Amino acid sequence: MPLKELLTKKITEMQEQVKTILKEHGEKVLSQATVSQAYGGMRDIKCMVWETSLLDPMEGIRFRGYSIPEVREKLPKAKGGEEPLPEGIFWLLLTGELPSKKDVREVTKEWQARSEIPKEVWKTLNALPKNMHPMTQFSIGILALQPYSLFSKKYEEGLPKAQYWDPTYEDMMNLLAQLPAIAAYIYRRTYKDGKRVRGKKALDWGANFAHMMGIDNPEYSELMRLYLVLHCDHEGGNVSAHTTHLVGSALSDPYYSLSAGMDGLAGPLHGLANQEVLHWIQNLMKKLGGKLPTKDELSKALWDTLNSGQVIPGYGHAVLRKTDPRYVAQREFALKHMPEDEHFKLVSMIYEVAPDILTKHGKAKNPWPNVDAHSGVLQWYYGVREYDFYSVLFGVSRAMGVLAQLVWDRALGLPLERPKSVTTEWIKQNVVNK
Ligand code: CMX
Repeated sequence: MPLKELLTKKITEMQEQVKTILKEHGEKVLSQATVSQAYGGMRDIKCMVWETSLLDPMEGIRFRGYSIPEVREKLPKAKGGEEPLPEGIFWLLLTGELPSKKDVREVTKEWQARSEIPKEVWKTLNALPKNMHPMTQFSIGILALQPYSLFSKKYEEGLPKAQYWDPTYEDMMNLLAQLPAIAAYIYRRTYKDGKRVRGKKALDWGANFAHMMGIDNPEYSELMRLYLVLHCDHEGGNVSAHTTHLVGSALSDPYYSLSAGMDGLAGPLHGLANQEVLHWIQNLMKKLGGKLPTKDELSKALWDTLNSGQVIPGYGHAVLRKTDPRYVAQREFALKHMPEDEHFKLVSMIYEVAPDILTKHGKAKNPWPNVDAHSGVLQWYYGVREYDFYSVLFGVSRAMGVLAQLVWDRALGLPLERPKSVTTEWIKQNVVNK
């Protein structure tokens, strides 16, 4: 069944289910918020719905019920490839069903057909300083596409609420078709010869993205596919997901919503951590004259970072309490393709040493590595050494999850988000003095 037809069927079923749940169980309690949670970043308060994935603190992410090893095994692969195609994870996130090979081919074709980018968007990008951070350029690139939003146009024409999801879907498909070319051009204009590399119709989404960046290496295409699958979604409370959802709840169109989400991804505690990891590793190797550290030297460097009040990038997580399975998947890729790489060896050493040190340090609730602890060294190995760019790669992938959910937000008619805030004075009067 074609994607949009399948989605329409799923939406009708889910609308019924949600209506019944709300009618019969709407008053039941999911979670209560404590004073610590109000001051503490709202950790663990269950107060929003996110259909595309769910994060278990011990096991890690499941996309529509499938773990990372399962999606790596079950999703269709490129011809001759072993890693799952991002088109497949997108289909799964959006519909909840595993796609066939034919299904993913259709998604590739549809994204190819929608991939032409208006001239004005290139002009906007060309007007930006080349030394502007790639994430800033990326967010502006998304906003430059906003005038072409079908949702905004239809909304202005008076589209009824029940149909909001339809132009949101169209905007999502256009955005996903166009983001790789925007991102690749940012890469080329910031670090290379500034010439755009045209996409190739025969290539899948991930391989074409790599090609447009100027890298035609089948092994890197495999990494790109894996990377785009692993970073696509991490339930709803993380900053990029929640921001996209929150901004979208004002009925801001998918372009505004995604651009805002990307601004959140650009923070060092979120998506920027992948570049910080590489920065940290390189600094250490530079200090040691390009050599790998001994375990003692590594321990000292980690303690120095902690004692100077900085975080160890790539370690810890707001929800996870075990090694991130996205880290494990990238480690498996490295063991297969680049076991002798020096940076990879250092990342592996940090994995042996840092958890114990973070535990002794006694602050981080999770001493284990997250996705960002590994991704940079893989990019570096294949020649993408401009680490300011890594969060843009993360962003292209994350767009799949947050936009798929935005379609569901509209399909389920989720309203404007407006949690209640209180002041410290209110807490004193209503909690402390009671
Ligand atoms: N190194 C040193 N200290 C750390 C730490 C780390 N890797 N992780 C957490 N801590 C500290 C926190 O800074 C906090 O200290 P204060 O009490 O002084 O503020 C304390 O431990 C408790 O924090 P927590 O509850 O364990 O972690 P949070 O939920 O507040 O934050 C995260 C989670 C990811 C921001 C944090 O672990 C961190 O800063 N890690 C390093 C940056 C990073 O890797 N970010 C990427 C996350 C994945 C992603 O979103 O892309």
